[in-house]
Amino acid sequence: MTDCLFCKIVAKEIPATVVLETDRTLAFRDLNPQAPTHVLVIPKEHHANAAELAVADDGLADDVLKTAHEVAVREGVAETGYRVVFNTGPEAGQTVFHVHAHVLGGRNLTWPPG
Ligand code: DGP
Repeated sequence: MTDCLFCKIVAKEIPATVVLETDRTLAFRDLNPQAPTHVLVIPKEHHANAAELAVADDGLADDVLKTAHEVAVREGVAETGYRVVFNTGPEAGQTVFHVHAHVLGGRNLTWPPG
């Protein structure tokens, strides 16, 4: 997609601090981290949100979750606990409409989220 921020990160047109890349996914640090570990995991292929990714039904959602877990392992938060969040839609706080999993960890995360 030409006018998508995260597609531009995939295309290396916009820089990002990449922590893990697979054939179909990319994980990079959030520009505005909310926890010591705050990494975004995206499919390289454009889907607007988690609902669209789910109905694509081609294993890509699995790949995103596997990459999220691998990021947690590499960041050293898999044992203590981490959160995977898909903000889906404007009322949930989604601001970038290329699906992304926030992987958050490294501090005590409160519940419910704001
Ligand atoms: P959301 O609000 O769930 O759509 O999350 C979007 C996240 O994307 C937000 O936490 C900030 C992050 N973000 C926005 N622009 C950039 C960027 O250019 N680079 C990086 N690394 N992160 C960005």
